[in-house]
Amino acid sequence: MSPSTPRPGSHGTLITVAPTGAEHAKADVPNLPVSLDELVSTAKDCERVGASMIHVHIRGADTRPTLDLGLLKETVAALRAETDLVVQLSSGGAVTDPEEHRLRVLEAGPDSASCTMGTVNFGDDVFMNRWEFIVELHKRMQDRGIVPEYEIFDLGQLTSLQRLLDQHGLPAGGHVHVDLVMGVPGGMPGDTETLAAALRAIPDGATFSATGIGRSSIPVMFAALSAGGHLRVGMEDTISYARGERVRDNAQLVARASGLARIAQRPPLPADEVRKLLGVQRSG
Ligand code: KMH
Ligand code: ZN
Repeated sequence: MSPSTPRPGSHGTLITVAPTGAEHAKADVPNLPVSLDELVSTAKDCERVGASMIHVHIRGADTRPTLDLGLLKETVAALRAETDLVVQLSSGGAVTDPEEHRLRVLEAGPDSASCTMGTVNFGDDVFMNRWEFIVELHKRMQDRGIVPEYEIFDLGQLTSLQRLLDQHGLPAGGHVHVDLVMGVPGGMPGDTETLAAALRAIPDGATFSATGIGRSSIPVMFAALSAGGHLRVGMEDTISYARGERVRDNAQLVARASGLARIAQRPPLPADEVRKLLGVQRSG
């Protein structure tokens, strides 16, 4: 795509909230939403201030990450009943989750699911995504009509995405959407130069969101907005709002992203427009 061609949907901004993640412990971050009630309440608050999609990791009664299928189904149903958000389940889970559990997430029937395009060092851990696993995830999502969000932690993963599409075809919904997850220790840095490099490797016609982990959150947000991209924010990715100031709640992060999107003359997109953009079938 030439730099002057507007990306689809770039008159507005898709804001995804990633409220929980699998990495922070509730004991360390007491305001992290971990129960279903906390998650739904956060989702409603975030929707009110401009989010149109939610990227969901769930926790068990012990507050630790789980991929329990019953709880995933209950979570999808509750979010659909209480919000109009596009519901995206994480198939990444925690670094310790086995592949068969990560594939089983799709059986909860979300609108969308993440699909990470390669293995990456992840802090002191390794986030494992073998090629065969990626292909299986992509095919099962095609079969089930679940729209993937291709999570990109490093630039070479965009080459793998092109290979996946060339060998196995377009995803469910027919549209390619990627999320650049920048600033993970072990992955690509979260800065403008790297975002510009990533854009050169994004498949033609694709849309992208970006999120910067920790202190790269704000530079990545500005860089993505200036490049016609969309935004992901949330406590999965950052628990600090400003230097020395902890995040109050997810809605605080979404409200800031919405404000910046409005200043950029690309206001938050409503969920029905996001469904059309991404090819999500379920009507709001
Ligand atoms: N929790 C990380 C190991 C995803 O949700 O798909 C993986 C992750 C990516 O958060
Ligand atoms: Zn995630």
